[in-house]
Amino acid sequence: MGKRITIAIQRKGRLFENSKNLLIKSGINFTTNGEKLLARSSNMNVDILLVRDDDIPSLVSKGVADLGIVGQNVLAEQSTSNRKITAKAILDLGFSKCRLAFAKPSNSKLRSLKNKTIATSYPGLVKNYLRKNSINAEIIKINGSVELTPYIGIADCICDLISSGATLEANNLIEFKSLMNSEAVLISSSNIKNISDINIIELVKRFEGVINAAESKYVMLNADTNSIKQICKLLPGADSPTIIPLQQKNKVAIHALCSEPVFWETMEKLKQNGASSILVMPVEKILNYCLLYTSPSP
Ligand code: PRT
Ligand code: ZN
Repeated sequence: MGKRITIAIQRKGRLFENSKNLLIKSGINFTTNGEKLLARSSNMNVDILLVRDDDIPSLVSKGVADLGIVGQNVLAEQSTSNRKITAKAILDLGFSKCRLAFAKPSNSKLRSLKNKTIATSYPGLVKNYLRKNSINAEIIKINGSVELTPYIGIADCICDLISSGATLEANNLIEFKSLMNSEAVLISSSNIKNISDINIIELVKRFEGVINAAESKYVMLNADTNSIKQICKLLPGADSPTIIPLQQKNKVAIHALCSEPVFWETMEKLKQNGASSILVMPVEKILNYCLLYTSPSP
């Protein structure tokens, strides 16, 4: 039995549900009642630390946790202001997508950030942005309800996370510049190439398999032999489809693992090109992907 692996995830909030599902789909069984700080997996050598998302980069940087799941926004902000935050993102997880962007009241005449006051929970990232663009402006750090600050007269504009845009709309704000896109990432204290613990590597591969499977679909359809080429071209991200002859003459079944989303539009195009009985099925796990990881350095 190898050393126990510790993974830090958010205890409650926007990242919790997806983080928990990723671990469970990767074969780590555990239960949590929302109160416990530590959950021990019942079937693997894994402990799960349940904490505030803001604590995750530092727990991983210090080696208290081997891996963590956090938004790129939090990792990037903390890395700008604290040299002890050395954790690295090793895998994009595809959930909790949002962007950090500047927004102003819809009736504001603001044309540039020059000499303006910006309210934000991300002072480090905003400061870097201003410095890079040689803009002189004042930053006010606010921890919550940033969107109200222009109305109580303490800021000209804000820089905050946006996903659907509903919060901006409800507060009569409009976005005018995006600073960074963010999604949840898996973090580790070192680059993936420098991880030497084989059990951690195997676990990262499993996570990658689950993430890739989530986007992948298995497509099965029937077609005329003379439309095979056309149809294979339309299958998004399909590597090498399987072509199986059907009992009916000049008819084949085409099976393909598509690594990109299969939209209704794609299915309609397939139909227009002679495909019939089109089935699109979810894929649960994929083991052969491993785009990220090749082998550890000696
Ligand atoms: O208690 P703890 O410290 O753990 O949680 P938290 O309150 O700091 O974070 P939480 O759970 O709110 O968010 C965790 C992570 O989710 C963030 O760090 C982001 O990486 C990600 N995420 C994705 C978001 C959003 N989308 C998001 N929309 N985090 C916050 N928001 C907020 C935003 O600040 C604004 O108030 O939602 C509002 C805007 O949403 P829309 O949909 O109206 O545009
Ligand atoms: Zn937080």
